[in-house]
Amino acid sequence: MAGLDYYRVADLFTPEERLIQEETRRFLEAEAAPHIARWWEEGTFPRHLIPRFGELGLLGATLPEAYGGAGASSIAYGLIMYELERIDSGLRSFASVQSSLVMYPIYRYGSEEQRREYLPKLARGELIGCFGLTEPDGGSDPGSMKTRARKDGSSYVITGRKMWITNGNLAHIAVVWAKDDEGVIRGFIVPTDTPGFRAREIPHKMSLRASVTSELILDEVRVDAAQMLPEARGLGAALSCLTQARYGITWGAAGAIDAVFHEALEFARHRVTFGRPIAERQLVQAKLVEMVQAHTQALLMSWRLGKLKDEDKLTYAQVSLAKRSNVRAALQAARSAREILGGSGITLEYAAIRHMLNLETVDTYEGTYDIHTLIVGRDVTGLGAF
Ligand code: TGC
Ligand code: FAD
Repeated sequence: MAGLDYYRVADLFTPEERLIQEETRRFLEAEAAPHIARWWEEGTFPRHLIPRFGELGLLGATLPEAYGGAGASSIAYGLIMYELERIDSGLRSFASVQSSLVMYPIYRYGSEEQRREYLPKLARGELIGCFGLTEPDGGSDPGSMKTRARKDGSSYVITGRKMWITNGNLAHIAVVWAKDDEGVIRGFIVPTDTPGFRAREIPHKMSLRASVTSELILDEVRVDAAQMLPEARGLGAALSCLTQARYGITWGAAGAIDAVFHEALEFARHRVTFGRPIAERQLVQAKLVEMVQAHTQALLMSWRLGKLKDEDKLTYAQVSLAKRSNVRAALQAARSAREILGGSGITLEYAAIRHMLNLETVDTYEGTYDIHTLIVGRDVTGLGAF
């Protein structure tokens, strides 16, 4: 592992996993790192990179080759997320949504026709997807969703609103969750050019600026019943997709710590105050050591989750613990790095403040810090406190 790796966790990776990480890093260092601050400032997502993501196998890497994936391990998938978020959480969000929230539900809950129709194109980046679960009235409690899918002959007619949807204005298809006539939550693959479907980009974001976030408005959107994911019945299906994405986020957070640590270390070595580099000061060293500790803990947690995942022993509460812990640690690390940089740290010349602001979103989406506390709390006590 070419970055921060205090406990040599990379020794636990297979040669294939290391290769995937190296190739991803090489590509991102050449084609994303030099431009990311500008994209973030302009509030644009680098669409031109999407086909390159596809060529490099960064989308749906764990899926079987028959569907356009690479049959890669969960660790390899995690390392892709690590490298993307080492550059910017917005790049990781794009790939998380495409892989875990669009390709995974189609693979896991879709028909064979749906898999063959959509997955290879999604893997190549020819089709872009989004995932509409959250609604304007409160994302933490998706079971209370108001979006409805009314059966009408051989079609479903979907009406409702979805809020804060990553890739919303980029997407060709949206995986939309809605309650059917019996009140059961079902998933639908909705082509975004279907009449009645609108995406409205959310402006003025101060976080995740190099990512497209949208409101989806579905006004009597008619889709063929064949667009429903046949095996997805109930909230648990939608939540199982979140488990995949949250797992990747645990790795991404470690990547963000790696980035802000190196930047702060480099700055501290060269910044001289009172006649000595600030890296020689105990207070500054304490901050750097906290970052190394946070990164080491995050990486070990994510690695263990990856192994459990591939052994089919992973519980969603275990993922919640790491999502909660790693993302909050990354947010703290980015704040400390910003502090070490002094005044320079408030500009986009340095990555710390960009990561810090991005991580405010990451701490909130895919289940807030407090919601994950309550998920683990329920798991260990057997008592729900939501
Ligand atoms: P609850 O009774 O807890 O669960 C209903 C059924 O689902 C099962 N389940 C899960 N299964 C798999 N993975 C999970 N994470 C699961 N969580 C729950 C559960 O066992 C149950 O199964 P069954 O068979 O007994 O029916 O339902 P609840 O209504 O009490 O839900 C509570 C809560 C808080 C856990 C849940 O609603 C929740 O996770 N809320 C947070 C919502 C959230 O994370 N939204 C994210 C939206 S997507 C997003 O943010 C994308 S950001 C872009 C990016 O990823 O980069
Ligand atoms: P709320 O649920 O209204 O929560 C508000 C506050 O109340 C939080 O602090 C929360 O922790 C707290 N709270 C809520 N319930 C309890 C409780 N029982 N006890 C204690 N405290 C509680 N969603 C998607 O479906 N698809 C996407 O692609 C997607 N992308 C996103 C991208 C961005 C940039 C952002 C910001 C969000 C995205 N989301 C997406 C939505 C995200 O998942 C939600 O924002 C998140 O789940 C929280 O929902 P909410 O914002 O409605 O907050």
